[in-house]
Amino acid sequence: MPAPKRLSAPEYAAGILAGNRTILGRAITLVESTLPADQALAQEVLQAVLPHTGRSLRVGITGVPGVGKSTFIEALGRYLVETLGKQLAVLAVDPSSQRGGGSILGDKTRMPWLSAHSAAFIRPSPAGTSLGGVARATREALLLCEAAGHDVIFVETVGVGQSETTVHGMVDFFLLLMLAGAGDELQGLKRGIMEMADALCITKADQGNEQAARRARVDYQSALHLFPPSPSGQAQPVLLTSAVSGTGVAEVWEVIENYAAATRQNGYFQKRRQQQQLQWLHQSIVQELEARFYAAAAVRQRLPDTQQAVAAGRLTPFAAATELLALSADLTKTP
Ligand SMILES: Nc1nc2c(ncn2[C@@H]2O[C@H](COP(=O)(O)OP(=O)(O)OP(=O)(O)O)[C@@H](O)[C@H]2O)c(=O)[nH]1
Ligand SMILES: [Mg+2]
Repeated sequence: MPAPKRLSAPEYAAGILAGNRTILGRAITLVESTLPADQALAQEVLQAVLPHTGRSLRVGITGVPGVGKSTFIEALGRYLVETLGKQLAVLAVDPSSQRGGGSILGDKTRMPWLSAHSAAFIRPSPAGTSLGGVARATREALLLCEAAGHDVIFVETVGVGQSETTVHGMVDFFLLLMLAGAGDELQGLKRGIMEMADALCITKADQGNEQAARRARVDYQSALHLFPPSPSGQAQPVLLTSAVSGTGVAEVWEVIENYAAATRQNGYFQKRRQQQQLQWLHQSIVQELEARFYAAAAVRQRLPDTQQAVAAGRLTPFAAATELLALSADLTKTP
């Protein structure tokens, strides 16, 4: 098959705004690309669609492997599309994923209904080893999906490492899925993640597991009382769900919608998005400076020797950094 013709920025924008899924998919590929020409075009496309972004409800979903994220997204997503008539996009942040490898969402078999439905757009995590790069691409993909008319966006991430914090920084509502009776250590739970969550959801409350789930709810409810109140001014509810029987799935959505309404009312919704924008600005600056620094010819030439000197203890890391930075004084140029 010949490669599709390269579109211009206005052609991309028009296709996205018309809800053309093929063009949306290609535009996301563009924002994921590391080629300078693609990146320049991607920025033009984003700028063109920017006035049409921001209207969705952005929901982050995290939890340890096997907690039931994909199955839950299938159940809640189906409810949103089928019962509420929503247009849903599902994105993922998984910095360890390689294209074609075992990325989350890679197996769409856990979301057969959504995968087959035209009102749902599912996109696996961009490949990449740097969380910063994956985060940027996902944030931009999210904007493109909004411009294409998706009114709910899920961003899924595995609850290990730093990726939850990253996803928390791009959504309006952050949902933490938990297993009953697995023990916090087993779930790799860090206090900070529970504190970040706008709601906790105990999964698999079915098939004889209901009582354990209810007990876990009581435990987590009392654990949450130990945290300072959330800056949103909203309580952090603990919910019980079964993606298999459908129990509690509609209630989760009710909680999310009530949260959105209440925080729009008290101004926190808008404030959180503004803070996220500023955070994104500063992260972009830091990432870009870093990329330019390491790409500078003088730095690349000198770096091996400097590293040796630091490793051998002949030079302090700070002195070495200052020296290298002096070599790369002009960071205003794109590498
Ligand atoms: N009984 C029961 N089993 C469930 C439920 N939801 C998911 N499961 C099962 O739990 C296992 C893991 O579910 P997934 O949805 O793949 O979990 P995940 O969190 O997406 O896992 P990763 O993608 O590996 O991070 C599967 O065998 C599911 O069938 C549920 O509500 N009830
Ligand atoms: Mg999954």
